Amino acid sequence: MGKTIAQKIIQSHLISGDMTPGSEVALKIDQTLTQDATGTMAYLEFETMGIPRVKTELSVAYVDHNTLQCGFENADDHRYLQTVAAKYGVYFSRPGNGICHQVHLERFGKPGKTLIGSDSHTPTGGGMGMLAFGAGGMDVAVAMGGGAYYITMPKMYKVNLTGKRKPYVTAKDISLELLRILSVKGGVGAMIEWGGEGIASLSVPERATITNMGTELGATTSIFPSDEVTRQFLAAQGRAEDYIPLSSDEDAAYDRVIDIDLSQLKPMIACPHSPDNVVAVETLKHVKVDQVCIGSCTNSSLLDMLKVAAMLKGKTIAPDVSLSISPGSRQVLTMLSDCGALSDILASGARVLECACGPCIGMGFSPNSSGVSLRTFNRNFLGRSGTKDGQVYLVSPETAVASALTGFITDPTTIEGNIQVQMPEKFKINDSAILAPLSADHAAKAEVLRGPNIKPFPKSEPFADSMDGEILLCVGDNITTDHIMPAGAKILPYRSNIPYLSQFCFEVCDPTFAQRAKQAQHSGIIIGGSNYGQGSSREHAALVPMYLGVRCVIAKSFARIHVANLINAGILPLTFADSADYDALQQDHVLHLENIESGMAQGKLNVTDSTTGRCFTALCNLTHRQQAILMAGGLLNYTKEGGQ
Ligand code: MIC
Ligand code: SF4
Repeated sequence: MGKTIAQKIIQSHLISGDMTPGSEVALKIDQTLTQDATGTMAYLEFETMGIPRVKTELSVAYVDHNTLQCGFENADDHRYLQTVAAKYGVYFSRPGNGICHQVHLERFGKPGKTLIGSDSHTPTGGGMGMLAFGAGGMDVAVAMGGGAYYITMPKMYKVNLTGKRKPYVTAKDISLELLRILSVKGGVGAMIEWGGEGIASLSVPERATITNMGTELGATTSIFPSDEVTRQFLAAQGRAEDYIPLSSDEDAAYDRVIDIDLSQLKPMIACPHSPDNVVAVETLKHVKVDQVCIGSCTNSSLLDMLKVAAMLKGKTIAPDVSLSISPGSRQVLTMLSDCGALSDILASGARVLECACGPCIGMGFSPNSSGVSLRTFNRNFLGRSGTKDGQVYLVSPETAVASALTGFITDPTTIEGNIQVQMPEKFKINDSAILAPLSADHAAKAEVLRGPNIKPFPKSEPFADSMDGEILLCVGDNITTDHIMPAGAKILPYRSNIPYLSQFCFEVCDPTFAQRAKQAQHSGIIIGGSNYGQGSSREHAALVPMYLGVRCVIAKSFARIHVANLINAGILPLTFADSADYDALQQDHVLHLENIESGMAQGKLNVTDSTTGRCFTALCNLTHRQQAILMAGGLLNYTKEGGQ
């Protein structure tokens, strides 16, 4: 039987395992990327391994999240990242050079290669035919050390694009439409391959918008073929030699095929507070807008920005709207400036922000109280913007501009005229903000500079064979890592200071959580609904609960990266065999878990609710390796004990 694109890349990188869906496979990783908010922890973990130089073909450390320097913390972290990268053979992309996924696409990504990144939107690379995964920092550290990356072999989904898009219907609308169809958990356990005649009209950055938002579906990753469009993009980046063609076999089999007729598609919008809360833009035309933000790793390419500039040219934004534009990279900003498009943007009254994540992660530009904010980003989780009652909607750049001009949510197809954007044949290449690592000789003597905000890594303990745990919190479905460990300008500078961060754990759900966890008599247990831990790859959403004494999470189901992070942190993830058991549990109940080691081996554990006397079975579908990691008390302990 023929193979899908992903199956071909997996096969050529397979270290061990069998490629049937549901089994674990170990993959060789060619490239890694880190960003600063997760990278500091990842390199601290890498340093504990005692390996003198990364063993990947290419590793890059980006600084794009924590770029507001309101004190020494972020600046110290940047300096740490720059020096640690230089010493260990990692390229360093300086603050202001751009958002990791955009820059990686422009300068480093290669079709057919594997990439893992300590950021959930690493699948952006799938837009150029890479097999790219978001992962926790510890998994990235292991891959930098030459270790394998383990995934559960996913099912294969195919999305077929047919027909021709109408003007102002964009790649973002395609992503939102798929979220409407599948929901934020519809891609869990699957890889999504994009195909059909409709993909020919999508450029690499547009394809990357789509693979970027595959993360919001919970998909393991998403991928496009590598074709003539890919070749042209790489050639325009001066990297024609990196091109290889890649496509699935004619007789490749898919577990599910979804058809989207582009000719029927309208501009779409995701309403607060979930990316799958999608309706057509035209249905919200009476909603007044306070703020519009254009940028993020989803929509900040030169193509996006040129369209934005063309729509703004000669016009002024509505007086009640505050518009921000964050170009995705220094290359994008330079080219906007050189062709005069930046002047059109500025003349409209927009505020131009740094080439960084910025408002997407609450690093400034939070909306006003209960403000309506239209964003071209990928996530609109409660409180993520930094304003708890902010009403964040997700849209395409075209819808964003149309709305910024009128002051109301506006379907761009209703505005007069069409815009024509001419993409340059060659991108302007200047890699001066990417620093190459030191040679091995110089590296040996180089010092890594650390600031006082870097605190020791929290220690987790091996499991005993039984435990009593107190339920510290019961939560519902689709709890995100932004609920578990919020981000934003005030907290993000403390990503390498787990004790400080811990005060904010679960703050969005229950501000008393951290205090109660610290005072608990027993280990902590969290009860979750389905798709627990969706969203980011931040391992802090596991490390911080671990620091606060949480040893077990029992949920209806888990998001892929988060469950891996829980295991790496030594927290036991269990699922309910029967949802009635979820209903019977309450905060403060004490649960008794026994025969933990043999239970893990059998795939189920007996749990007794000591408060009510009720017993139930919880499931744990763990590989031998995962069981060993948990029994050791986490991946670092396991690796120190010689585990592979
Ligand atoms: C996000 O978009 O939530 C982030 C911030 O990029 C995270 C990483 C982090 O928390 O540092 C992600 O997507 O993994
Ligand atoms: Fe940065 Fe936002 Fe992309 Fe995360 S989703 S990498 S915060 S731009």
